[in-house]
Amino acid sequence: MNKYIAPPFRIKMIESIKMTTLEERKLKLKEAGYNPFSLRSEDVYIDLLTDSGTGAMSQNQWAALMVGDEAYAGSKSFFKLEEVVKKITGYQFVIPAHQGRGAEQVVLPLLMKEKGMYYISNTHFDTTRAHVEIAGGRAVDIVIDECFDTEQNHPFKGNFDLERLEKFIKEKGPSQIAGIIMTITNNSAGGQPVSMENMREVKKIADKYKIKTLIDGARYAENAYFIKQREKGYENKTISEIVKEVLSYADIFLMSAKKDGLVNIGGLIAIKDDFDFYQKCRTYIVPWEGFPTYGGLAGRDMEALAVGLEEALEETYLQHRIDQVRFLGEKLLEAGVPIQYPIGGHAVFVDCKKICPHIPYFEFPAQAVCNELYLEAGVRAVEIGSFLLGRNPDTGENLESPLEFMRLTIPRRTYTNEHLAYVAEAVINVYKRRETIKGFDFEYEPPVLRHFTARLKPL
Ligand code: PM9
Repeated sequence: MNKYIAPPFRIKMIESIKMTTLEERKLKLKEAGYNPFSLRSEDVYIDLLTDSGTGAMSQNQWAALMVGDEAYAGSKSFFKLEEVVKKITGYQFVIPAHQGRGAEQVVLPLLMKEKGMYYISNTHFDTTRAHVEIAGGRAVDIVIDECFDTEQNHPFKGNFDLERLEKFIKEKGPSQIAGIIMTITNNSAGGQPVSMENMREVKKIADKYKIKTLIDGARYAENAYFIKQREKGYENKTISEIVKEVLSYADIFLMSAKKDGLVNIGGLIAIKDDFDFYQKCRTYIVPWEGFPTYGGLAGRDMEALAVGLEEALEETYLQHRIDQVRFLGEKLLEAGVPIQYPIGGHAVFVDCKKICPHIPYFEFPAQAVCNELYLEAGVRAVEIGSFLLGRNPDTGENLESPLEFMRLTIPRRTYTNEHLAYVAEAVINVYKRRETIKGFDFEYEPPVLRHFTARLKPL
């Protein structure tokens, strides 16, 4: 068997990318307030900011766009999407949203009976945390300790710490818990999977205390692939069978379809069987996202999503996807660059706490490495660390993230391994001059989700 599978597709159309000079990049980064989110994509050579909506669609998806039905209400494209989602999830009710955070904005406040209630997740993604906090709730992460030791090998570093989960519920009282959110894969912890056994146990605990479980399924197909690869008893199951079992452990499925939906825009809310809750979501989707049969999407978007959801469950697609991320990760490991190990599903997470121990968390070591990588080679990565984590909503203090990551996020079906070899070389060059890298301070700090729009100044 080859070490890495070749792409299970041929490239039919290309988009040119352009290299800039170091002098140009220095200027662009300064103009962007030392925040790669504010760079223009045309000034980026290889864009590893996110795998969200940045992938390539298949010829079948492009063809599906043409049959989109743009009716305001009751579009046939909605019913096609609904049928596919019901088939994949086994759930009864489906509402589209324009993207993941649109789904979060509708669902998360509706499960909170009063302000101050808690959501518990293995790790909340930043928009999920923001929606909990905007609704007056508190977001608590209860992930296993192994996840914080980037060198420790564990097949499911995204897992909940079950003991601490139950202890927290007992301490606060079950009536104070709005819901338990299983984020699969666990993005902020390094694209790390959650095991079937762990989700089964979470569901048992939730049932014992009558708490709703939600799946944040942005990368649920990648998670299913890891279960097939790593969990005993699942090696001969299909990805679809694994997904069905995973979804049986939740009441609500929220999805940013810009990831494992293989589309450039889209999101989903699916509800297992709670009709009353579905009615509430149908009511509130209207002012936030749009009529319940389009939820902020055009008919053509729903058509592309219906096709993409099925393509993302194909095993060879997933094998190539995960292999490609591993290709980049292994190149870095060979050169001694510290990364979250095992390598995750959608990205390689470079451990910048280890690379820049001389930069304190409040000067954002991983952001500093991201900026250096852009200067080195025109590669855009993203910080997942203290810059992203923000401040304690009660005290206003800068929170210290246990991990300071530079995430090299691989868009789906977009770059070749040659691109990734180039990225690896650039990261290794930055690593070699790591002692010279300096931290940053705020020039402008927005009150929510600060990492998206903040401006920084070098120290
Ligand atoms: N994730 C990501 O790059 C896009 C925003 S940051 C550039 O990882 C999870 C697990 C996500 C996620 C987005 C969302 C929100 C929810 N859950 O971006 O609103 O990783 O579609 O989804 C990004 P939307």
